[in-house]
Amino acid sequence: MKMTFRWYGEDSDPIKLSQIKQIPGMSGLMGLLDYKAAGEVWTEEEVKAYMEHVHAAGLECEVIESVNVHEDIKMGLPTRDEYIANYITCIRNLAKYGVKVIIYNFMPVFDWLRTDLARVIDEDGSNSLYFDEKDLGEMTPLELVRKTAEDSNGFTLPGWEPERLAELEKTLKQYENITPDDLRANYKYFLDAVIPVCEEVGVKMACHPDDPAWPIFGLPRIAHSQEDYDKICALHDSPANTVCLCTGSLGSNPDNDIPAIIRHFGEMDRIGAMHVRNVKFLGHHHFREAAHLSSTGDLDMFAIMKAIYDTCPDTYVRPDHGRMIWGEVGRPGYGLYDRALGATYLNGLWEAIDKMENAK
Ligand code: CS2
Ligand code: MN
Repeated sequence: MKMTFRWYGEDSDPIKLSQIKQIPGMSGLMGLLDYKAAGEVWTEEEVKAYMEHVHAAGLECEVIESVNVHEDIKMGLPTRDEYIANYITCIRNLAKYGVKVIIYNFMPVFDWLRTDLARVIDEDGSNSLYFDEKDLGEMTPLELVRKTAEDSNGFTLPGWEPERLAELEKTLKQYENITPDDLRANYKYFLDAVIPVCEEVGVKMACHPDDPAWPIFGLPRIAHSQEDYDKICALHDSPANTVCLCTGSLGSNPDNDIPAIIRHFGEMDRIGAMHVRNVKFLGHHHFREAAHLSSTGDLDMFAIMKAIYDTCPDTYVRPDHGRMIWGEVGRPGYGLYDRALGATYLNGLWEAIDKMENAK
């Protein structure tokens, strides 16, 4: 397991690389060029400069999160070929500088969705991301986008980049006639083009789940259960076509047995990366994010780490979102303190599992 940390770059992350380097056991980043819009080429010069900067801080960057997939590819428009060609150039340029895994998602329009970005947790006064479908019922997609932008402490949130949402209404309309099967067919077209390149250059594509793990605003969503991922793996059967198994995203639906899903895809060698975090269920389609510790949420983090240990021990792991604690102001979900605590806790579980296994 390689413990990693998501970082948004010198210009848009208040967290310093020197701080990340001081988190015990941190090998490197899940990094990105955050100024790139979906569909743009990441040039070799840009990737080289980025990697040199990260390496100078004593950190690795073998995982990129994310190279976003242009909406035209998801919708299967004629312009998709040009964007796929750009995507392939990104893959080749990243591979040259040591990237092994590219995380992305195939969610129409929105990436993750929440109805509150800073819900106060009564027990201790910290706050975290929160979702209640009842609140969503009263909001139009546009209102939710506005609210999310207003609540984000001035940061552009991943998946909520203004350029991506500029033509929101038009894009939503275009999806009205796209069924989940159509979306899967467009997805296959994309994978058939990029996966052979990944095989050639030694990169894995890792698909992040829908978050939350059910359809929203009537949009087709095809990555929120084990069955969905079985279909995705079958779209292009290759060890380079993998899952970014996000425990909190899939785990927002209590029907998803997370340790069992990790074992299933781990045994198939189809886990490219792990996002590990906890959720607290509050009702039907109603949850908030919790601290990583098992006892503070509803996921069994020991069982999760044990499933990783048993079936994909060499994968990349990052503490996904954390709460905002100790008065930290930052990008919702992406503070330094709670994610550092999460990494330390997950490393502790790993050490205990490893020592127990080796003592057998
Ligand atoms: C992330 C996702 O912050 C988050 O919720 O886990 O935004 C993730 O980076 C993307 O879906 C991957 O493309
Ligand atoms: Mn995630």
